[in-house]
Amino acid sequence: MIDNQQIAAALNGALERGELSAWFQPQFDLLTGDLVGAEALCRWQHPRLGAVAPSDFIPVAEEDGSIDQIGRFMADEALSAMRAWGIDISVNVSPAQLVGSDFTDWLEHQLRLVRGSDRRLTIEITEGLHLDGVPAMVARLDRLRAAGLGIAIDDFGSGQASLTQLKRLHATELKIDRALVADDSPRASETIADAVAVAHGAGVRVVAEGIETGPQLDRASRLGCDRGQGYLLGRPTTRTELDRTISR
Ligand code: G
Ligand code: MN
Repeated sequence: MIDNQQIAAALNGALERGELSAWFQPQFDLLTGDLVGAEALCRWQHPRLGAVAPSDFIPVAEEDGSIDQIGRFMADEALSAMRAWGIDISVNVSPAQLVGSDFTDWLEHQLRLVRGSDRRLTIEITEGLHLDGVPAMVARLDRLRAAGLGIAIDDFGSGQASLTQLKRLHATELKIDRALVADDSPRASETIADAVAVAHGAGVRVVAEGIETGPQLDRASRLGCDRGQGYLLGRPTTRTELDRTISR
């Protein structure tokens, strides 16, 4: 086992050494079956530690501040894929990146360099942000929304994300957590159906993530989810690999 101190030490300079890369997982329209988007996912391959999971190193990066550099790198990769592929691209953004205005100012500038109709980027926000105390953050997100950015509430159903957040952040997308997608109880179906109703009532798109089986796909589709993502439909792959799929 490696501890956070070892991770922090190894993470120092990882970006400069080229150890981090963006992988992409496809998203499909559940009505047409078309590939309509992709989520950029951060991968870290360390020469000695091997592959380190984002769930292990992102919290460390948030703690030591390197999330600013890593987050900007990932957003840059996402913007580049968006321009190359002309499909919707999502990228995960840590609440820590939204505390100051540096990241949002930079992102707004990057978006405005692209023609309006080509601005197909969505940021996924996970944590139960304490938004009550941070109206400035909501104002910054609103500026980005006005510049064409989409905002997704990630991991809905995992306990953190809520439908209240959906409204507060003026979100455009709701992502159903894979734990809820995998839960085949009637109660879980009801939770998903309710979330879809609220989301659609607000004009918000619903994406079911972590779809691993046919029955999970069928149910997500039947309950009204707009898009699907998961190992059954497509694993995260390198940009080169997904590029081949898209241009086929
Ligand atoms: O928190 P977020 O939803 O952004 O996490 C995405 C993570 O889930 C990625 O690390 C990705 O590799 C992983 N993932 C994507 N699809 C599946 C799936 O179908 N099953 C499982 N177990 N994990 C998945
Ligand atoms: Mn995500």
